[in-house]
Formats: sequence, structure tokens, C-alpha cells
Amino acid sequence: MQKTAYINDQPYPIQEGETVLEFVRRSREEKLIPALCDAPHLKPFGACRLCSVDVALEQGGPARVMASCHTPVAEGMYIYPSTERILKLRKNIVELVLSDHPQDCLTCEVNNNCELQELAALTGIRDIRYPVGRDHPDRKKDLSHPYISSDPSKCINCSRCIRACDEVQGMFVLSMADRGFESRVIKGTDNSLIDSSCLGCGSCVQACPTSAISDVFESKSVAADRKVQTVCTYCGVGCNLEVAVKNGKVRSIEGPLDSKVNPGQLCVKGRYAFSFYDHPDRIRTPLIKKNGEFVESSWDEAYEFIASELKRIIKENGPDYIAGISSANCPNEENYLMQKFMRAVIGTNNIDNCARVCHAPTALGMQRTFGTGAATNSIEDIDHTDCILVFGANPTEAHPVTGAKIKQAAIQGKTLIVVDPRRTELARYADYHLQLKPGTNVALLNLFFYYIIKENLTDTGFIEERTEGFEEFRQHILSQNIDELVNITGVDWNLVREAAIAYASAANAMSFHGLGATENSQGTATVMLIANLAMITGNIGRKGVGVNPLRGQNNVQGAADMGCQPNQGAGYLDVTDDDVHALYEKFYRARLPRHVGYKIPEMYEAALQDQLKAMWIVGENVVQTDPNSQMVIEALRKLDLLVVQELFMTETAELATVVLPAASFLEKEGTFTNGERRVQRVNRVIDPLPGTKPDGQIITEIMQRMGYPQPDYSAQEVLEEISGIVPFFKGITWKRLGKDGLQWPVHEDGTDTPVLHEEIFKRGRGAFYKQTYKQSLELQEHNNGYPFILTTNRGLEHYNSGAMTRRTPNRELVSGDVLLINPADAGKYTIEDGDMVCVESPRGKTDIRAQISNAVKRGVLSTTFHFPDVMINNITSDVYDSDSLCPEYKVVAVRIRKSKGLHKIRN
Ligand SMILES: Nc1nc2c(c(=O)[nH]1)N[C@H]1C(S)=C(S)[C@@H](COP(=O)(O)OP(=O)(O)OC[C@H]3O[C@@H](n4cnc5c(=O)[nH]c(N)nc54)[C@H](O)[C@@H]3O)O[C@H]1N2
Ligand SMILES: Nc1nc2c(c(=O)[nH]1)N[C@H]1C(S)=C(S)[C@@H](COP(=O)(O)OP(=O)(O)OC[C@H]3O[C@@H](n4cnc5c(=O)[nH]c(N)nc54)[C@H](O)[C@@H]3O)O[C@H]1N2
Ligand SMILES: [Mo]
Repeated sequence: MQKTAYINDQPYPIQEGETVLEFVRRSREEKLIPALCDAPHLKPFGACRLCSVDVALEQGGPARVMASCHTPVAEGMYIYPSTERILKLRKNIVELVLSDHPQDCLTCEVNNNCELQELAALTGIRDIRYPVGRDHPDRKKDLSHPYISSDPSKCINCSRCIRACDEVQGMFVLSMADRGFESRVIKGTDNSLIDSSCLGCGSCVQACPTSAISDVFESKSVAADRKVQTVCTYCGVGCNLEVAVKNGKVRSIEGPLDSKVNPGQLCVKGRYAFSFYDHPDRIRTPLIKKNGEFVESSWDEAYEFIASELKRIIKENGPDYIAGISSANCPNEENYLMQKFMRAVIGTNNIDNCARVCHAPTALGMQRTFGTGAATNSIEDIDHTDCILVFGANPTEAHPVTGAKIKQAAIQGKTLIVVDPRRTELARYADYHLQLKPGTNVALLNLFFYYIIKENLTDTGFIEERTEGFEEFRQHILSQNIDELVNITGVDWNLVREAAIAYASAANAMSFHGLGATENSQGTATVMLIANLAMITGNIGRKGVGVNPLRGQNNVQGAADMGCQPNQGAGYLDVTDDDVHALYEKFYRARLPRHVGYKIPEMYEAALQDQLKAMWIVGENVVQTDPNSQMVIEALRKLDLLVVQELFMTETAELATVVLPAASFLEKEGTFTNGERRVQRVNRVIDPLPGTKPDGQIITEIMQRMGYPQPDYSAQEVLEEISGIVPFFKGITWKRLGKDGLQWPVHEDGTDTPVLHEEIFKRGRGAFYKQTYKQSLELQEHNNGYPFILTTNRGLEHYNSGAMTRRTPNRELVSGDVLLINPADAGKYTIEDGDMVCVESPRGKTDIRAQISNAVKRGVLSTTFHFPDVMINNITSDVYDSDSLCPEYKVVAVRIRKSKGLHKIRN
């Protein structure tokens, strides 16, 4: 039965679990209760008492003053938010707070976003009766950090910053020191922010009601002309951004408090690393290489040159001598057009995207086992799970908003299992950290299955009703040599056993996997086993379970959904299938090729063998990011025509014949699809920088130039076209996507799908596939003379090739790649922290600064790939996952020595 409580004697329905404050704010439009220490995304604190209300148990009965923020609302409560004594109390509290604040607060003009000033106005304070100006002049401003500054004299000790740091980010950097009038917020052990463990997520800034902690560029103070909601351009979490614009420039970014993806939360990249967009390095005019030099050209000239070259190659060699790579940074509409251009205008299926070097094994492995290659569940399911398995992923750095959620879950006592050769931040919070040797995932997972079967923890009902191939799988597992597998992984057998039992016996267990699973020679096999692990324990098809790849780039899910793959067109339809072929030909009104095209590594191979003459690369810096850079460079140099559509003159753009200046995500419209299949609107925040064009417009114009009747570019119209061909976009319209987006498949009536495979799998029955561990060819072939395994991964502050983040103050936070090396190995080579080390593989060598660390075991080294001066991909290997052709960035055979002639560099 509906329960009721009363506000000023008016009845309103109450919701389970809400506080009086939440109830009043939800029920009434006008702001009846002010608050200071309360913030909607933080737990109730009950310190400032400003939210006090009168509460009676009968109408007009004797009332008690209660802090509404932490009093649960109850049936039959009579709430009086603004009685005379309450108004007086509030005024008094605000006066007291103001007396401990800079004297000029009430008249301070910059602070027109200050909540305290608003409260003073609301409670009717014009002057303060208490001695004012005890504003702690001894407390110095902290200007140490490139993004966050603090002015402690403005602090009112509401603790919102401390709680944001604890409850949102889980970093525990801030705390309250001293007592009474002297109490104050400190960072770390009273350091400056830059010397504390702060990650720069800015949650404290967003939570601060005054501007005691504020953004450096632009404190909350200066009012924006307008605010636009859009989606972040970095990782696949798909955080919503509320972007403040003034005079046509981006001033600051916040996480909308009502966002489904990131309420009030962002990471240092999403919130702060946006200034690349108007960096002086932005390319602002088309460039054509003439006699080895780039010469500025008009768009018309560039298009004419490209179109005539493409036509020549088609005529002389055929359309399959041309290939395209589309950008996972770009919206769906632009990706869709890029594949349409390659297929319907050029006439080739040679189209791919960076998923190839990333989660291609996920797409393939999950398509084979489940029928759909995408995450089965949603990030919010972390709240509904009991056990989280993080397999080869480092989300606190690579997907920080999700990482923080997982960390909070672990802090709250949920079981956390981390499988990673490095001791990542989450590994430190984990109940079980299985620190396996790089490249031994299949061995480790087979052990998991062995213990689950041995302990009778299989979900027999689920296996019988919903899967196939289990018996053969089981026999295979039981036939494995368990001691040998244990030896291969290098992990204590009992720890693996306990972790397997924890996963299998949890009521709801959820897995997240990353590149540690996929970027291996057995990447697809690993993903299939992770999927089988969910099947064998019945962890599929409801909230709080499932298999959840942490997709990499902001729209890498979308790039594949839109058909930027050589075997599947828009909507994952098989281009070699008769019916599909006919369907696409009709839809595009063009003759289409029906044989599968080149995957990215095959494009380079073809170029090296003169089988490819032209490439068109949109927004990817492959020279720095694809493996074996020298091979990539050689391949690109052999082309007659290389078109690169970019924001910057990257290492890849340098090799281009024509560079076309594109507009960044802030300058265009469309949709991004995040790692939980959520299609979200990207809104134009500012106009394209003069001289640049949105990628969709560029591709449309070249399609038109080549004679194809593609209408002038409008993202919303292209979205309509997509909904007409991609089955799981059927019910998507620009309008329906609204503020929060929709998770595909979206049915014709507009309903979306937070959880996949609820009743049956997309492919019918879920398939078990047995897998046998095979040592990587890299290690088999180079076991002599290359005693270390190098594994490469990412750091929080920089993004892939760093083309964007290196052009922001993130560079002040992290200025180079470092090599993690175990103290014992360092000792053996007399390497000290900060020394330059030469790392050499059979492909090449490079010098990197050493950081001695226990995060890696002996024999294992780890580094990032964000800086072109290190160019780590000069040494990564040519070994690929056999099925998906994903490169094995995670296992590189190397040797090391202390670099000669290079000075020690210290930070
Ligand atoms: N800050 C930041 N965020 C990013 C990116 C970035 O460059 N910077 N890039 C984005 C992109 S494109 C992607 S794809 C995602 C990737 O995000 P993640 O999947 O988290 O990627 P990595 O950090 O490369 O690798 C994850 C972990 O795999 C571990 N690992 C290495 N070898 C093995 C192995 O053999 N087995 C297992 N089990 N683990 C292993 C590594 O130690 C590492 O901790 O991040 C996205 N987000
Ligand atoms: N050693 C090693 N190498 C790796 C990996 C690893 O783990 N280890 N991971 C691999 C993975 S998972 C990935 S996904 C790749 C990523 O490799 P890339 O995709 O090559 O990396 P990014 O640096 O993200 O490149 C994106 C480029 O797009 C440009 N750009 C941004 N927005 C736009 C836009 O709107 N339009 C256009 N036209 N351009 C834009 C940027 O300037 C940038 O140069 O790296 C891979 N390389
Ligand atoms: Mo990626």
C-alpha cells in the first residue's frame, strides 16, 4: 500500500528508503530546504544542521527539530520545513558559517556561483552580527597542481570535498585536521596537492560549495554563457560531460549530477584534459605533399586530387587496392559513412577500425559463445553483484569512473578477484590477486574450471537448459595436467582454487575483462573461456552478473556496430551471405563486393607486397600504436596515396600524401556507443575551428565528389539511415535517445536492453569451447638471449598515442613512459630508480627511464606506449591472435641493459 507523509499538511506519497530531505525535494518544486553539507551524490552527513525541519507525528502536534538529510521519512510524518523557529535557526547557522569566512564574502563579485552567498540571500542575511573576517589569513593558497587550486580561507568545513574524495573516488586524499576553530582540510599528510596521492579527478572541486577548492582555469566563479551536455572522447565508459562555454571557448567541465553513467564524477582526462581542442598544433587547412613537403591547399584542390588518384587506382588495379581505417574516436554516423564510402563508393570490404588491435578477440569470442560480441550487462550492476572478477584490466587507470565503482564495491566488502601479472591498484584491494605470468591466461582459466568441477560448483540446471558442448568441455578439463598448468601460470594453486570457489559460489558474479585477456596470441580462446566461466556457473542473463569487456575507446563499440570491419557490414551482418548482400545492395543502391576484405595487419602486409596502393586513415595514429612500428612505416611509405584525417600532425599524418583537418568531438554532433551498449547523443559544444570540418562532412563530400548521391551531411539524418539498416538500432531516434541514451538492442517501440541473453542466448544455446594452453610463438622463438617478458599497458593521465593528452597540462602530471622493473632484476643489472635502460627485442630497441617497483615480479617488465620519443612499438612483436589478428602487445621477449652515455633523469 502506498505510504504517505505530509509537507505543510499536504499529503505526498513516500518512496522506500528516502530521507526527509529527499522526500521534500522530490515532492515539491520550490526549494523548501536549504543544505550545505549535503550533496545529492554523497551520503548524508548531518553536520551543518541547515537542513533542519520541524517534524510532528500528528497534524499541528508537538514538533521536534530534526536534520532532514539523515532522518528517514516515515508514514504519517508531518513535516514543516519553514516554521519561524526553523527560519531563525537557519539564519543563525549561516551567519556563524559566514563569520568564519573572508570578510568580503557577501559582496564578493566573482563568486556568483557560491552556494554560501546564495544561502545568505535565501535566509535574508544582509550583514553579520558576529565578529567577521576570521578568515585564517595564515592559510596559504595551494597553486601546486595544474588543474586544481585551493584557497583554504574560503573553506567552511562542510566536508563535502573529503566525502567526495572518499565516497566517489575512493582515494582518501583529504581529511580534517585539528579541532574546533582551527579545524581545516588537509591533503595527504598536509602536503600540497601535487605532492599528495591526488589523481586530479576533480570530484572535490565539483562538491565544494564555495570556491575553497576550484578549477585552475576557471573557478566556478565566472558564469558561463551556456552549458552543453555531451559525451567524453576518451575511454569507453562514456561519461556525460556538462561543458561550460564562455565567449565561444570551453571553460570547464563537470559530471552532471543526474547522469546515469557518471553522476557527479569524472576522471582527470574527462574533466580537465580538453585543452587540446584549440591547441596551436591543430591542423587548420588541407595539406598536400609535393616534393616531400606539405603544401597548404584548398578543400577543393585536396578533394580533386584524392578523387582522381582513387579513380586511377580503381581503374588500374581494382578497388581492393584501396583500404580504409575508421576512427573509434568518431561518432557512429561518421563511422557508418566511412564504411559505406569504402563499400558502396570504392567497392571494397577493406575497412577496419582499432578494435582489431584491442577487443577483436572479445567480439569474436563472445559471438561464438553467446552470439553477440558485446558486454552482457551494465556498469550499474556493480551495485547488484556479490563477486567481481577483473581479468587483465586495470580500470582505475583505463576506465577510472568504472574503476572507482569497483574499488568502492571492494571497500564495502564485495569479493574482488584480480587476474593480472602486475599489482595494480585494484589488486591491492582484492581478496585474491592471481599474479600470473603474462600470456598464461588459458592455463589459468583451465585451472579455474578444474577446481569448479572438482568442487561440484557447476550450475547443472543452467548448463542443461541453456548451453551445449559441456560434456566434451568437462572431459577436456579433467584430462589436463594440473601440476603443469600451475607451473605455467606461476600462481599458487590454492589461491587459484580459492578464487575459483569464490567466483562459483557467489550468488551473483560479474566479470570485467580487458586487454590482458585479448592482446595475446590466445586472446579469442581466453575470451571464450571467460564466457564459458559465466555459463558453467549460471552467471548470465540477469542483473549483477555477466561478461563485460571494458571497451577501450569512446566509440569503439560503435565503430564495429556500424560495420567498420572487413567481414561484417553495418549491424554485424555477414557480407558474404547472399541475403545480406542483396539487402545491402538494395539499401545502398550500389554494387557491393562479396568477399571479405583486409584486416589492419593484412593491409600492411598487402602494401609491403604491392597489393595495396592507397589507404585512408581517419583518426588513428597507427605508426605509434600498431605493433612493430618500423614495419608499419615501411608499409605506409610504399603506398601511392595515404589520406589521413586528423586533428594533429601525428607520426602517421607525417607520412600522408594528403592530410585533411578534422573537427574534434566538441565541435560536432552524432552518437557514441559506450562499453555497455549505451548509445548517447554527442552534442556540438562549439563550432568547428575555422578551416576544419567534421569527419562526416569530409567523407560525404568525397563520396559526392566520386559520384555517389549521398545527401549533404547531417548527423541526425544519417542516424535515421542507420536505424533503417542496423537491426538493433531499429527503435533509435535522435529524440528518443534523450539525455541518458538507450542500450541496444532498441526495439521498434523504443524499449532498450540493459541485460542481454535473459531467456535465451542470441545464438540459441550458449556454446562451450575447450581450449588448450599454447606458449606464444614470441617466447618459443626467442627464448634465447631475451630473458624478460615486457608487457605494455596504459597510465591514467595519457591516452593511447598521447596525441591529445600530451597537448594538455596532463603532460605536467606525467611527462614520459617509464619501465617498471622488479628490485631484484634492477639490482642484478645495477639499475637504479631513474636510470635510463635500453630495452631490446628482436625487432628493435629503445631507451626508457626505469622505475623500480614491486608491482611486477622478477622477469617481467611493464611500460606504457604514450610517448613517441620512446616509441615502444618499435619493439613489440608480429605475433597475432590466430583468429582475430589482434596483436600480442602483452607478451614481448626482451633483454635489457643500462643505457650508456645517457644521464640519469629524475623527476
Ligand atoms: N588513461 C587511459 N585510459 C584508457 C586508454 C589510455 O590509453 N589511457 N586507452 C583506452 C583503450 S583504447 C583501451 S582498449 C582500454 C584498455 O584498458 P585495459 O584493458 O585496462 O588495458 P591495459 O592497461 O593495456 O591492460 C590491462 C591489464 O592487463 C594486464 N596484463 C598484461 N598481460 C596480461 C596477461 O597475460 N594476462 C592478464 N590476465 N593480464 C595481463 C596488464 O598488467 C594491465 O594491468 O583503455 C582505454 N582507456
Ligand atoms: N604497445 C601497445 N600498443 C598499443 C596498445 C597496447 O596495449 N600496447 N593498445 C592498442 C589499442 S587497445 C588501441 S585501441 C590502439 C589505439 O591507437 P590509436 O587509435 O592510433 O590511438 P589514439 O592515440 O587514440 O589515436 C587517435 C587519433 O585520432 C585523433 N582524433 C581524435 N578525435 C578525432 C576526431 O574526431 N576526428 C579525427 N579525424 N581524428 C581524431 C587524435 O588526434 C589521435 O591522433 O593502440 C594500440 N596500441
Ligand atoms: Mo583500445
